[in-house]
Amino acid sequence: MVNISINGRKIQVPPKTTVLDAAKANGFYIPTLCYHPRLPIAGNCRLCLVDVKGSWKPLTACTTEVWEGMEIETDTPAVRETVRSSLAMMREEHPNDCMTCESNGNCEFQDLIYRYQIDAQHPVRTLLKRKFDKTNHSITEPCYSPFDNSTFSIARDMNKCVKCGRCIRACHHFQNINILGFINRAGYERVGTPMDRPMNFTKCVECGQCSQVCPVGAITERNECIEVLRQLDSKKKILVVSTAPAIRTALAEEFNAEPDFDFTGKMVAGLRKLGFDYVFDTNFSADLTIMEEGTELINRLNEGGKFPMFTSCCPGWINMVEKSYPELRENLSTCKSPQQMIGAVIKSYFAKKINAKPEDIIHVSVMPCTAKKGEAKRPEFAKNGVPDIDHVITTRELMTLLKLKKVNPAELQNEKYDSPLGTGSSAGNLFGVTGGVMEAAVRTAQIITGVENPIPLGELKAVRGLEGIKAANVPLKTKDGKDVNVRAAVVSGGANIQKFLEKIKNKEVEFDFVEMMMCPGGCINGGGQPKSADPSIVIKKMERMYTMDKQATLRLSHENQDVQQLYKEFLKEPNGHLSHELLHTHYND
Ligand code: HC0
Ligand code: SF4
Repeated sequence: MVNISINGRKIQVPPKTTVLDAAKANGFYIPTLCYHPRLPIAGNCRLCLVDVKGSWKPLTACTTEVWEGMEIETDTPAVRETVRSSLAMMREEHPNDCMTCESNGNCEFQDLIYRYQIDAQHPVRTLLKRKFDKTNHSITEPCYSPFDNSTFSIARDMNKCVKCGRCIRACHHFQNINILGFINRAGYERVGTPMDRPMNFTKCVECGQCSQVCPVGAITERNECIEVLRQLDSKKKILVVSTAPAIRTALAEEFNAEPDFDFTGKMVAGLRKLGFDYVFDTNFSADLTIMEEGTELINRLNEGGKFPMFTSCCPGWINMVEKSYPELRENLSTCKSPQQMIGAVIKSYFAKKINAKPEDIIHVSVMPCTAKKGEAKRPEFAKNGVPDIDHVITTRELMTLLKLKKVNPAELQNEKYDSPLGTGSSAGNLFGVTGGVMEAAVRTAQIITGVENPIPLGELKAVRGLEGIKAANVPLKTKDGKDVNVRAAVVSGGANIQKFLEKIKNKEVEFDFVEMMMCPGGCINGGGQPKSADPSIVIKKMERMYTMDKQATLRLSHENQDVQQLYKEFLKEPNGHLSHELLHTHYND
């Protein structure tokens, strides 16, 4: 251990600890902006300054490691004044539109300005005037303005950017897609895309990892919660909501539920209190996906087809294939994602059941993901001009709605999902964590194909955990009873996906069935999840998922009675004619 002192208090920390980590671990406050615990250190905001005895200038706490006998002061007049003047310069460039900003109340810059009481000294300088209004989607006009809403998923307002560079590091470090970087020089330097093009003209996959780490409201999801609020308040239509697997775990963390407490019932109650008429579960359609995708895999094994077969439920991954790996399109499963499957079923089967026209229903999908917004807007996911999903809101937007309508789900009694699209197995719930789609698929495929000793539930350990690339051998049977060994892989995070595909291309590895998720760790760590400075939050959410599976009584997708009823009453059989029409899709050039 290394002996140091901070503000006169003697403490011991492990060697190589940074001053920032030492201070944080011992309850001392040091301001930060460019620092994010999940990202590599940059040291460019110059806010985390400390005085160190013997040093002629303040040092940045995030980049400086402790040494024996180090004497650190975090709050000298010199440090405080330097931090204040840096903040004042940033404040001068920052718009004064906090009241309508997506990040109002959840903005690290706002907190700093308040904490250091930085008044506006000068009129605010914005970089450039906005060219479009915020809800106007324009892809034709070249956008050389710092405001970019060219995709359906992400909104960028670089007037609000504080140049911390976290988004640049997220896009590079997690995804290795490198859409964002510092452009221009000197006083005009700002974060932009290659050639300053709108994001839909780049290879951005709309994953939202950049928005997840943005400390202000410069990069956010494209806001749909105001439109949803309008629908909830006017009650002119039948309001249906469906919730992704990873939402309940995220809310459980947000509302500090005990690690083994299943928050689903409180979430459902909260959504009803918001004003939704029907609350359905995307876990239901995750189970439906297993029926369709499992059948597709078994058909490819029996009758031949492109291998490896890739899962198709992650829209960031689909964007990546279409933009960067078009040669892999035929390897993708033709299944729509669970979001789109439940959308199609709500506007057909369910609409019929309640004697409603599809256009009478407003279906809101709650997702931990920004790219799901773009997925829902694809023209192939609308029938006669009526979209299967009207709005996708992220977990963050759901939190805003709950706040605006003063609903605290933690205080409500548990309620159940509506029937018949409200039953989901814990296998379907596992979709929300990396490896979960594979685990759910293996459970059902082994039983359906008649494998003698299927892997016991929860024991397919090789696909569990947050490792970026995982592999397992899975015994299955062909239709003529022959044993086959399916080589399965699970990959999450864009950087890992690229590494993995390189190995496949070079024939260093061979696989039959691969689960791909664009966000590291899967949807529990989606780009639309609440921002958190706690790097252990993803582990906590993953463990919640596994606990929910262990505690569940329905753990197999094919045993879901709502899914069985849907086939009996409507679809008839997996991969049948109607399934193909409603539940399968194609990919774009
Ligand atoms: Fe996911 Fe999904 S699991 S992509 O991560 O497959 O966003 O949670 O809803 O559609 O079910 C996200 C999460 C979903 C879909 C499901 C899949
Ligand atoms: Fe990069 Fe994802 Fe942000 Fe696009 S949405 S810029 S791919 S991090």
